[in-house]
Amino acid sequence: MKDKLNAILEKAREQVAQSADLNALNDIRVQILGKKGELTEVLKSMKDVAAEDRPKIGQMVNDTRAEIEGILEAAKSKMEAAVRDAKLKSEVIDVTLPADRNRIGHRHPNQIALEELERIFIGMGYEVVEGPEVEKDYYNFEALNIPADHPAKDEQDTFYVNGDILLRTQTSGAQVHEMEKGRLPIRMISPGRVFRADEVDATHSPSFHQVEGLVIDKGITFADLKGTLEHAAKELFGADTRVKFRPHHFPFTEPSAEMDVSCFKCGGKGCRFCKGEGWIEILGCGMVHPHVLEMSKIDPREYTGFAFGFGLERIALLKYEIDDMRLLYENDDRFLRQF
Ligand code: 2U9
Repeated sequence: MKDKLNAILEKAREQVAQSADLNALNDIRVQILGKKGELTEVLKSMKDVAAEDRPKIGQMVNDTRAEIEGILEAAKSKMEAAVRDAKLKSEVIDVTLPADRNRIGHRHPNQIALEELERIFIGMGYEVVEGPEVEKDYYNFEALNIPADHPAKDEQDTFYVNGDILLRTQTSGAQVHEMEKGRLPIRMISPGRVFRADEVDATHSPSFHQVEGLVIDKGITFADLKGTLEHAAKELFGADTRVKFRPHHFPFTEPSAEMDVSCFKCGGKGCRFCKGEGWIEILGCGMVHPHVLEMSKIDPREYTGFAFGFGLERIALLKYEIDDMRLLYENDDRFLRQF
C-alpha cells in the first residue's frame, strides 16, 4: 500500500512539474483527488484492509492527499505570480516618454484688452458696472437725447424684440440706470456686448463690445476729461503717447470730441500702421448733455460730468496689430494663443 501511495505521489509531482497552466493543474487534481480519482479509489479499497491496519493506512492516505494538495497549491501560486509579473511587465509605463499634452484655452484678445482697461480705470477709483444686453428703447435712445425721430437712430439701426424692447446699440443704458439710482458722485465704466444691424467686414460686426465711461460730480470740467483720458492713453499705449481732441458731435454730450493718440508704431512721424497720419483715432467723448442729466433727475446747475466710449475690438486690433476683426470671432486657438 505504501508503495502504491508513493507511486501516486511521485506521478503527481511529475505531472505538476510538466503542467503549463492552471487548467492542466485542475485536470491533475480531478484525476488524482476527484470522486473517481486514483487516491479516492485507494480510499475505497480500505474495506479490504485488515481492521487493525486501517487507522495507519488511513493516516498514510490522508498524508498523501495533503501532500498532493500542497504541491498543487504551490504550483498554482507560482503560476498566478508569473501571470501577474507578465501583466505588470507588459503594462509598464515609461515615465520618461513625453506626455500627451492637455491643450488649455487662452484669454481672448478682447478679454486681455478689457482687463487692461479695467485695471487702468479701477486705478483711478472707477467702478465696473454691467447692464442688460436686452434694453428698453428709452434707456438706449430717449434718455440719451436720441428721440424717436432723431437721425442718430438710423445710424444705430438695431435688432428689435418688439416696438419698445431692443438689443442695445451702446452700453450707455447701464449708465442711465446708475444715474437714476440718485447716488452721486458717479465714477464708472460699463463694458459689454452691443448690437447693430451692420454687415460683417474687416472692421464691422453686428455684435461687438464697448467700454463706456461716466463721471458725474460737482465741478467736473473738460479739463478733467482731458487729464483722465490722456492718463488712460499713456497707460494703454506707452508713456510717450500724446493725445489730441477733435471737435465732434454726439447727441448725449455737449461739447463732444474724438480723441486721437500719437501712433505708437512710428511715434507720430507717419507710417503704414497709421496710414501716414501720425495719429490714430481711439475714442469719442464729451461733457454729458445737461438735458441727459435732467432726464435722469440730476440738476445740471449743481452737477456736471463727462463721458467717453471705446470700441473694445478696435483697441484689441490696434494693440495686438490684428488687421481683420473677423479673426476675433473665429475662436481658432492657433490665433488666440498668440496674444
Ligand atoms: C451717458 C451719457 C453719455 C458715452 C459716449 C461715445 C462718446 C462714443 C463710440 C465709441 C466707439 C461708440 O462703439 S463706438 O462706435 N462711443 O464715441 N460714447 S461719449 O456717452 C454717454 C454715455 C452715458 C449717460
